[in-house]
Amino acid sequence: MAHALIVIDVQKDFCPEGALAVPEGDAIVGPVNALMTDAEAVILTQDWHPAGHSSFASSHVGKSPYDLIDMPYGPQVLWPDHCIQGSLGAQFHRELHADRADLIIRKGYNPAIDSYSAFFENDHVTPTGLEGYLRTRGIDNLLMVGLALDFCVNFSAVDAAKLGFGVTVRTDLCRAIDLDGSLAAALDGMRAAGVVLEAGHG
Ligand code: VGL
Ligand code: ZN
Repeated sequence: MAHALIVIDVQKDFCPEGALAVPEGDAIVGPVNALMTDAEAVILTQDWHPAGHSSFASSHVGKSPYDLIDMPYGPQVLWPDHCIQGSLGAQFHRELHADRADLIIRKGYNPAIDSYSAFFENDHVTPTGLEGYLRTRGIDNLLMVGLALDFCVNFSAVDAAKLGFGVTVRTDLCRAIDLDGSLAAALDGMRAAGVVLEAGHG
């Protein structure tokens, strides 16, 4: 069945030594590249924030990374500065086969709203355009991998399932941040939304 491979945020800042390093984030790159050959479409997402973005702790007086604040659209975790537009850290991991991408979708560029999901900003209503792209290409099934499993992969997978796409997440080709139980909550939330979680074929 025709499917798109959606590779979420495999960027330097989410890999070891990056500004918002996800443990073992770089370990998935080789097998993710290998999956690209079987997909009808390869789509990469790229977290792409302006300097001073509202999701950065440094933009809020007296706040530290990983604090939680209330934004007009709901609760928001504050992060270290990461994936600033045009910076080295915003680049894809050097070994990711980014040239294979049909589409690169950038997100998080609105200074006032974070955007974990590849489909909607964190207000859950502002679309990124990815849904229209997939529908006009006739793609109904999505295979998702990438970083971080409990944030951007989770939000993307749940939104896609709500939109009616068939969604499989290869959990072995994701890595998590795991902040205060966020990984367990994300796995439960994805299952509840009808996302198929696959641990791979060994
Ligand atoms: C992400 C936190 C902040 C992610 C992006 O890619 O999961 N997490 N920005
Ligand atoms: Zn971000």
